[in-house]
Amino acid sequence: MHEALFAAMRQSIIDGDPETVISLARQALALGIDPLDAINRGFLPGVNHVGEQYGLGEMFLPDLVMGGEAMKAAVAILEPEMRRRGTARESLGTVVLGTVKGDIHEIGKTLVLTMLSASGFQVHDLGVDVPAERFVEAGHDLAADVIGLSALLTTTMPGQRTVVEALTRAGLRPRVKVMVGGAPVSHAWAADIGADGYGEDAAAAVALARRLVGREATAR
Ligand code: B12
Repeated sequence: MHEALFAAMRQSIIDGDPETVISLARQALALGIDPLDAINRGFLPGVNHVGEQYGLGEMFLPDLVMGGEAMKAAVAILEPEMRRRGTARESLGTVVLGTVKGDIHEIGKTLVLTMLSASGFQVHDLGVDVPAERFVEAGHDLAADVIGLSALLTTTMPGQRTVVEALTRAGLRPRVKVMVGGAPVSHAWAADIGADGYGEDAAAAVALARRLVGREATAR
């Protein structure tokens, strides 16, 4: 079902066409499609295609920028419905989230933020290009339960290790848990840098955060 719509979504990102993206996102909502499905089955394959083609030298930086902007437009339309569908009422805990220093990729982090908020976490967004000291400060001042670190570049992944080390030096570990994510990140990397877990997407980030605060979802 809805395969033609998902295919059009994919193409609208490849074309870097925010107007079509917005109209397709609104159509999905009008049809009652789960906004996360629209992202994962519609728009995200387009972003991945642009990323792959860029990696192969078949697309260029402007394509990457336009694809990124188009994806942001999709998330902006779908986000309110994602939040609305969140059912949790009581707070599950406090999460501080940011993209590490040197890295300005924000789309995945924003999705993780939206899903965590919708699931009942209080989430504080530190934004992108965040130095380790800011994570330490916020972790301390906000009494964070979990700090989430996003990195999309192989060159900025070591920034996640820097944050884990800075939190340890500040005496916040192991009380404050650390979860990591981003396209180049893996379970093995998380273990290597001493993080408490890795989440491959926004849904996995929620499951992981719940586990880290000892509030696993129970079967309904
Ligand atoms: C869009 C994009 C951009 C946009 C970003 C726009 C924005 N406002 O965010 C712009 C144009 C700015 C950009 C710039 C660059 N980019 Co870029 N970009 C991408 C692209 C195509 C998509 C990223 C994206 O948004 N994906 C969609 C989201 C939803 O997925 P995601 O980020 O992976 O997030 C999900 C999971 O990873 C996870 N997750 C993410 N964060 C977290 C955090 C936690 C705690 C958890 C648990 C989970 C989690 O959940 C998310 C939701 O499912 C990727 C290719 C790709 N497929 O990843 C290249 C890519 C990441 N970029 C790349 C490069 C090289 C660059 C530049 C260096 C290009 C240049 N020469 O300037 C610059 C770097 C700028 C900088 N200093 O950061 C390379 C990286 C290569 C590498 N191995 O390091 C990639 C892989 C493209 C490629 N194939 O070469 N980019």
